[in-house]
Amino acid sequence: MPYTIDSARNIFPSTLSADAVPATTARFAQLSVEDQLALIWFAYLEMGTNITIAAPGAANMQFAENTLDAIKKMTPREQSQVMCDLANRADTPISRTYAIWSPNLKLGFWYRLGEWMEQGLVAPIPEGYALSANANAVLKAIRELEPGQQITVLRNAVVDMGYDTSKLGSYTSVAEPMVLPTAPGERSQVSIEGIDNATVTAYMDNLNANDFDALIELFTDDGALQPPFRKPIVGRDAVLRFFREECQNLKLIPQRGIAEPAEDGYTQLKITGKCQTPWFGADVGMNIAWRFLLNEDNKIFFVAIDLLASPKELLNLIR
Ligand code: 45D
Repeated sequence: MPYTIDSARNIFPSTLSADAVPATTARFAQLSVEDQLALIWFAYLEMGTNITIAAPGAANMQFAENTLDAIKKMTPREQSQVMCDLANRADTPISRTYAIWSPNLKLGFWYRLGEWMEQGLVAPIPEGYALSANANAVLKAIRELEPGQQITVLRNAVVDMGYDTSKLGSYTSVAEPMVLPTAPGERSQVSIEGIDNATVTAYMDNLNANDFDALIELFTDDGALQPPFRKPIVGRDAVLRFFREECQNLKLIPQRGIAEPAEDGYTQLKITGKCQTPWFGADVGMNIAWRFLLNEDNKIFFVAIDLLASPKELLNLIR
């Protein structure tokens, strides 16, 4: 029986992903918006004592500048209202603008607001704001996560804000400008213990070089990519758009893997290793598994990226 995307999702079923992330995100979403904003502010401040977050470049933020300027000019009351509207997913012009931004634009927007809140230019979370008992419990749960899981919960909180795009009809998303691929002579090359597969190493090297045009050539026309905690993105056009909008300047550090024959001449491979985001660089290495299903021509029919439950999972290469 030939593979479908659905059946492909089940390769290497013993892979343990970080279920604590969606569980914590769901608990967070149940809180009042005031609690949500205060909690994320406290979590963000605490995280900042251990790890450094990189400021987004001005050029990357150009499509959010007008909105940021408008907020800066508002009264403190209006500023707090904007933040509550975003967290509430209310139908307002700013919530609609925000909704179609790429994750990095949303994160950069909040990064700027956070700076302005600290500088007193934007209404801060009231000093001495007392979290509800539930919110305190969620904050405690976040504290106990490993750093890669903590930043994923924060990212989820930011990505989920704004008006619901499923109510928008058709729209074009807005992302930061594209960077050029790394020049051929300056590219790094991964080496993966136990893996000698040209497609997999080219996947890692092209993604690390921001060479998305070469990267997408590795996929079948109907190929799919499943990011952590998301449904598969199916088809070359959609996957390429995802790469351009959400995958610039990532650093993939695969460490080891296993390859084995699957049905119909397909090959399944599981690779584990680290992934760094441009926001935190080497300060946060997320523990990642890539589960590839390649067809008989060594093209990618499916790849799932999982955020792993614990560092121990890096050694789990069994089926
Ligand atoms: O509400 O192979 C304030 C793929 C106040 C591609 C605030 C991948 C109140 C293929 C504090 C200001 C991408 C899938 C808010 C691999 C308030 C592939 C602000 C994996 C919100 C490997 C808060 C990539 C702020 C991965 C500014 C796993 C918070 C990437 C900022 C993961 C939080 C990236 C930030 C992650 C979080 C990035 C910057 C998890 C960034 C997280």
